[in-house]
Amino acid sequence: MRSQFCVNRRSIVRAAITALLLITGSFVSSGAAQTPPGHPNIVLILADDLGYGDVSFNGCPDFTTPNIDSLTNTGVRCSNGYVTHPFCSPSRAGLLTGRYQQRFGYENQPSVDASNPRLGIPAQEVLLPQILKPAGYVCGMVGKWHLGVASSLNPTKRGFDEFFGFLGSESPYYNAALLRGTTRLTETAYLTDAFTREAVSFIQRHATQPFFLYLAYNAVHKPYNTPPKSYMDRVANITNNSRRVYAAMTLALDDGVGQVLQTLQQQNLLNNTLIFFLSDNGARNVPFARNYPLRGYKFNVLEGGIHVPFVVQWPGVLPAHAVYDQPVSSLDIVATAAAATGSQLPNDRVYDGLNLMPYLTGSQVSPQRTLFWRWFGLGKDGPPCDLNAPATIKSSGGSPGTIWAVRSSPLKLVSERARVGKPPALYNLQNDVGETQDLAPAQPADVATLKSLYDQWNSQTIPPRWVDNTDLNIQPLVLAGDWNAYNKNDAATPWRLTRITAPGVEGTPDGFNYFATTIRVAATGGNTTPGSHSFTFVGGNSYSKQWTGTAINVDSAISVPFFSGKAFGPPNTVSLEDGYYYSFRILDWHSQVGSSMKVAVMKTSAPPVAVRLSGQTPTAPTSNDPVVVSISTTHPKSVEERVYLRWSTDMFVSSHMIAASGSGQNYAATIPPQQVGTGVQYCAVISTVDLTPVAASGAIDSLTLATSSVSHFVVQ
Ligand SMILES: [Ca+2]
Repeated sequence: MRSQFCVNRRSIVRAAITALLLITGSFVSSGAAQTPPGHPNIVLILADDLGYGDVSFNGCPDFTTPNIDSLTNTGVRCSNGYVTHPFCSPSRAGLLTGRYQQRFGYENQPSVDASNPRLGIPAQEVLLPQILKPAGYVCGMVGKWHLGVASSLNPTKRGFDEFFGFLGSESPYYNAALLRGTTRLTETAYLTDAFTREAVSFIQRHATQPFFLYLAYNAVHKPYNTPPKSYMDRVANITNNSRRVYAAMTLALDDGVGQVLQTLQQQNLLNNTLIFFLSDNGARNVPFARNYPLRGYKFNVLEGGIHVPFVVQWPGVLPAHAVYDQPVSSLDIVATAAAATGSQLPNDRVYDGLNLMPYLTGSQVSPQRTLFWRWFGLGKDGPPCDLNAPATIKSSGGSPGTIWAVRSSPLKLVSERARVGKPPALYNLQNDVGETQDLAPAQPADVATLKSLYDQWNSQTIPPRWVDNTDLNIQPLVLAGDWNAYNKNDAATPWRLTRITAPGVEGTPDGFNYFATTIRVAATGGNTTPGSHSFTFVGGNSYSKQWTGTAINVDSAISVPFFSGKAFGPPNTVSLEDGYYYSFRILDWHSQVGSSMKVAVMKTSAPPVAVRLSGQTPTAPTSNDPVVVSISTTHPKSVEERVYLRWSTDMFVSSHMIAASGSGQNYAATIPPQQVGTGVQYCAVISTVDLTPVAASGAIDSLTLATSSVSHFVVQ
């Protein structure tokens, strides 16, 4: 394999020399007579969780990445290359749309729920292959998708003509369960090699037409399955086995890049191909991965989470052996690819990236750029978060808080995980890329300027449309009680609670998932009879997963403790009245097993309504305007149900609950005038409880019987 490197590398150096000769004249589509001029191929190679310091061009000390390095020899190394998010899925949403993913609520990993097509990039967003197709491009994706698992979210439904890979967040490297298009298969080769094989095949099969290849390796994401011996042997110098496995995984990735380059060379396409290489986020906080000299890791907005290896190559157009030090973003790839291919970006939306070509070629002076990051969290007043999360992620008693950053070259203002709730830090990255010296106390004016830029950007975004908080271990979650002979396996309606994954009309504005069911009580013909009942919540058909031992009061929320045993524990009790409907609502988050559950039971004299927003007046409010929001229900509500307008200026961390007035199916409520530049989020909420004095997200969510989707405006 080493000899292949050398051959490969020599050939690439030859290509670079050719490119250098060409760059002095006008651009000639050298040797690419098959493809029309002005239609370069686009190859976007994405690594997964590859640390900034784990490529040799960034100083990796104990193994080399000659093929990835070769891109820097033949192209432009972007020393300040960023992605838009410190972890996989939202980073990819920004990458493929060219828009900050917070504009469309994509801020968390989507739950695995194939029945919910809303857990992915919204249908109205346009992906890069959809932009390139009108110019005659054939578009192929190989590798890890991680942009939703519902059938309507498959890559072949989002612009790619071909797809080979997997849909979720990770895959074993051996015997991987993959899809070709929508057809399932089991891959027998080592997964990284298989993705390389498919990428090579795609290039070979489409060499005579313009193509876009999105090659999204899952390397070097976990699981850390030991790579084939041929890779392990090449890093035998590394004594720490975890590091050696990680290094061998990186070699497989690097070899893959080499084979892609070699194939382009063999097809005489190298000079007519614009190649991007980057990682989707920084390395994890593990001792065998390396972000040095950056501080911080994946899941944080310090440089180590978002500042990645980033190279752009286009021999003959871009200079070779060049280093571009101004900030660039993964958002720029859509804009650059569109410009390079003569494709039109839709003009009905904001694009956040730049066409990098004039700057990378040096034909224009680099602009002053401001880049933004945010991973939103409701904070201590939000619903409980993953109880197994590291202390650095969770906050006591509630949800994680928001982390964010803004970089306006060379200054960066950052509220990273360790600073949630504290003043942000200011760093000068030009001389302190390791973010070691906080300049905020000494430079308050810079802090204020950057914070103002961030606030302005923040107002244009919407709250996350979901949070990744489903505890799959507790499914099915059932009500085993005197009403069904305490059958812990009874998954029939209404005893099985339905999992509701946001964002749906039944979800919450802040994206929390629910388990829900409604029981009809009647002396005859109901699901159960009036009177006192005893029951337990049972998860996973197992006595080891129960929540029980509590007297449940109707129309309030209560924590029900966890119980693990070999038989039913002491039951919950609830008193039910004749002729009513009782809706059980349970906030759903990671790791409920072992901890208590927040349960609310709400009573209505008719089946609960669903609710939606039906209008906003005026549509473009100024600072003088109260905003009237119209709300409609699916059917006339019961006397017990209350209709609220829930509005917020902080993404529902705190909310104003206004009782809506109206009757039948039509209601309205008014948001008072707000200052210019204020972003306002709102939705309609149904509860049987007086929520007008309640502001905290966690409390409102627990007592939400139904909600609309969220709407948003910025005061002009
Ligand atoms: Ca990743």
